Amino acid sequence: MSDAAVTAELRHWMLAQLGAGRSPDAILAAMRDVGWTQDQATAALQLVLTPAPEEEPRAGRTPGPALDGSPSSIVVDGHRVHVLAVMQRPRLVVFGGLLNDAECDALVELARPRLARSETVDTATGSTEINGARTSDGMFFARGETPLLARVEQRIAALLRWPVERGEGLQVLRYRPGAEYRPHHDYFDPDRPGSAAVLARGGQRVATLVIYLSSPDGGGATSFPDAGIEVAPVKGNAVFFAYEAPKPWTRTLHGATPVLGGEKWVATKWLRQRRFD
Ligand code: PD2
Ligand code: ZN
Repeated sequence: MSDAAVTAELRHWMLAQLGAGRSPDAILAAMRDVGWTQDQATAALQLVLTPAPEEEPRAGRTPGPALDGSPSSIVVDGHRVHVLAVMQRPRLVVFGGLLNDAECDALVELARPRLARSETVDTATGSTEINGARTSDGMFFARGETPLLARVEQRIAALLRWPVERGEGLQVLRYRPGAEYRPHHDYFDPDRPGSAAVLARGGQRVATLVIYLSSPDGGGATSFPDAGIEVAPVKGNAVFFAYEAPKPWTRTLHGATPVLGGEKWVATKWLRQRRFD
């Protein structure tokens, strides 16, 4: 299929559907309903999801582990991290044993007394707000706040080949039974007026690492509706995903499914384009 076969109107409709959290399968089904064949619809959707030249990856490298030769583990600072799964679009890697049990427990106990109901950045204004789509409690550590945090940050920087200074401080979230985080993108929408203030400090977010600090008794997966994958929360494991541009075609829409039993704790590290001070 050529680019010309996808009208601007169709492209706009597909991106709006993806942006609203509709899955590619649902979009293909809607197209079949109005007469497209499965093959035609799939080809058209693939064209729209392929970055246009002006949206190609930013100048400079993007963060990510060294995966040449498909290693089953990577040793960083003397610590062996397992590579459990790798996906191309989104660029996603599931790690095993990034933190040991004692490190997870210590982060939880450091965070616990500082938890508050989670807020999100309102990109209309640039300020933070309580958000019903996110029912967890959370807090932020400053970078290098304790020797443990400095060690964990150093391990992440070595694993993802991205300088510590280009990372936000770790955020810790606690989800109790019923708590969830509805699907969202972690990048800041550059078209929203409030984003300018957020982007001035360190530039755009380019990748996310969610580290599981506990294994809940049920639920609490990190789900990627556009990619059709769910990552189970297992203590010490982590899911990494990168976005080459702040666009839905990166297929990095993701959320946390409701916790069904026990508590889910995570530490999230967001990586920025530039130094984040
Ligand atoms: O806790 C998670 O699984 C999760 C899911 C989606 C965390 C985040 N987003 C985040 O911290 O941005
Ligand atoms: Zn997120």
